[in-house]
Amino acid sequence: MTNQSLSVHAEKFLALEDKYGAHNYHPLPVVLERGEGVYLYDVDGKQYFDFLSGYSAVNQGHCHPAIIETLQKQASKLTLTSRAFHNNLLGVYEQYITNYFGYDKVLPMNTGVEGGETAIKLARRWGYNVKGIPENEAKVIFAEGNFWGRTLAAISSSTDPSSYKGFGPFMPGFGLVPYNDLIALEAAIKDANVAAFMVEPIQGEAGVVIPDDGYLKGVRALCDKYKVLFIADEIQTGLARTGKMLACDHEGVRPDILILGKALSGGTLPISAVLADDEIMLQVKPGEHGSTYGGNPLACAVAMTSLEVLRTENMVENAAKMGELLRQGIRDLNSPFIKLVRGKGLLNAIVITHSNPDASWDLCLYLKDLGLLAKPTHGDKIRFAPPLIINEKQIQDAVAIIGEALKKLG
Ligand code: IF1
Repeated sequence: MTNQSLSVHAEKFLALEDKYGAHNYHPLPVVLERGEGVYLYDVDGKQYFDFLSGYSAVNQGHCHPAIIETLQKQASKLTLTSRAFHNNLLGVYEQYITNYFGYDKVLPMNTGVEGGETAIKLARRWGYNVKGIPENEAKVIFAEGNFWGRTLAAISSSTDPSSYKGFGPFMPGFGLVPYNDLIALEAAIKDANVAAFMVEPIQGEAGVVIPDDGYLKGVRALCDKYKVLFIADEIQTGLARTGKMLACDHEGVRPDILILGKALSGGTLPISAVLADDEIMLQVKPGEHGSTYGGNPLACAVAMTSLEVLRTENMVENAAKMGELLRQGIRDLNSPFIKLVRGKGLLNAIVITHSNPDASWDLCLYLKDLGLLAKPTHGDKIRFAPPLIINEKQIQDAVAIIGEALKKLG
């Protein structure tokens, strides 16, 4: 495929990826080389608003000065010891993050999907040791439309054929219920062998699907009633993205196991964390779980600064305010091609309606040409999730770009 809009210089990078890289992605034709705050710059120096934020890993903005300073300082001192030895940052970080979120303990991992795997292992172990589920009988329930990564376990719970098809056989002991359906959840978790229900407070990959008010409270109540662990996957929704520190905070519920990732490093390193209280976390004994890079001193230092700047720069409040402005601004465009604008804070999506089935891809190409980067998902949806440091003027400029791009669709 040739890309008319790309410079000869940029085309070279696409050709290299095409020839030497696996073809497991279909990116927008843009080659980026620099980022600063809400902006990205391509290899020809063109500036763009980043409305994807590395799938919400870059909540704090690209190359946040405080995060980069911590990264550079710690990188030149000590990066990795393995967990065979202690290091002088692990305990300090563990204290910091458990106080920050109000849990007894944390288990540090790297990618988000490892956080999910860890949460499920903890839940199974708790199921056997505490709930008394017979060995090898534990079940974990998920919501249809879930996305928590690409490992064999993660795709085993997926309802999206592009995730699981042709990769079987799959992990046993997983069950599914419709999202946002408490009656179905109750029917599923009545089963005494269910250890946990794992759910995203807002479904990201599914297209920013927000459950009814009261759903998360209902999940909490049902999990309490049937002694089932509530695992919240806040890898995408957490860390100020939705206008609260955690999306669960919108309903004031506390999950039994909280999974964080992505923005825990502000887009610099893969850092994930699983938080839980002692009754759950202490079921895992030395040698039973871990990771070479999990809890490395570089990650510990970077994660603390990444969490710190969310607070000191009021990113929760800004995400809430700017999200309102963004959604209102898009609604005020009154475009016949926007069926729906939805979201919380700065996790938003529009649903496109158009006679051309490629309209949302085309719209993203127009947006790119006009200086805004976003990516379509599931054909008709486009996610709008800029870094949380975006200001009012930048929201207005971005809305103007979106308006112009929509006109080109016509
Ligand atoms: C890709 C989407 C976002 C996640 C939740 C766990 C993970 C993710 C709620 C796993 C990862 C990603 C990965 C990325 C695309 C992406 C995504 F488009 F699929 F929906 F963010 F919106 N839980 N989400 O969203 O975290 O192991 O990747 O660190 O290219 O697969 P990971």
